[in-house]
Amino acid sequence: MIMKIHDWPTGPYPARVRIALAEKNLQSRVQFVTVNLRKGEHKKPDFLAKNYSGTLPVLELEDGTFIAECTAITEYLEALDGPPTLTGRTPREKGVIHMMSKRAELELLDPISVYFHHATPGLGPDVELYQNPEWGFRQRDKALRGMHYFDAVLKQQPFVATETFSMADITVIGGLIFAGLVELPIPAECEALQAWYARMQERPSVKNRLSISAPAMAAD
Ligand SMILES: N[C@@H](CCC(=O)N[C@@H](CS)C(=O)NCC(=O)O)C(=O)O
Repeated sequence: MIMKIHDWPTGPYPARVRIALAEKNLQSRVQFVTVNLRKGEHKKPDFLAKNYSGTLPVLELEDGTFIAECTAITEYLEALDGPPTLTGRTPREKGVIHMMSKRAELELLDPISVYFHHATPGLGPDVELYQNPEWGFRQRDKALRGMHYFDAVLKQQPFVATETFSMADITVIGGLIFAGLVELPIPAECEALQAWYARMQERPSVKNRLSISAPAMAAD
């Protein structure tokens, strides 16, 4: 069964799904369709019909179902087959992983996204129709506080949620990929976060995320 993933290869949110796919070894079961964010293709009616929120990535199943939101897509991939490796095996693991992944969105990844769209040129004037730089800079500061929070967590344990790699690690990785794109470095004092990120970047799923599948097809 071949699924499609509508994405923008270098995007931080699409990276979350690319990493999950590689961790689950499902790369050969998807084709990528590139949606050009800089041209605003994700805000056009054709794409909004697939995802009302106008964001990437979106998973398209063979029966025509569209699943948006990285967490939902990861849950789908996890349930597809093979043992659960990303979203937890026990009720406790599932609860903690979900909480920490959501926390990584709320405190790190999403604030950096708001900073990017509001306080930098973002996707360019044709796409960024409303910008509020003050809100953007506040969100940048929130993300920096989030980095300190995850640094404190990683001083205590090897991974973000549990004793093993999980979806929560992937979400923090997405946040730090975005931080790199907007040139928001991890503060020097956040040594545990830096060391963890260096380890994460050595994982094949993270290192090879841009070349995990057949070349992107033209959008259809
Ligand atoms: N909550 C969504 C956020 C997805 C998201 O913001 N994706 C970025 C791509 S890196 C996007 O589509 N940005 C375009 C925009 O917001 O205009 C998810 O988890 O999938």
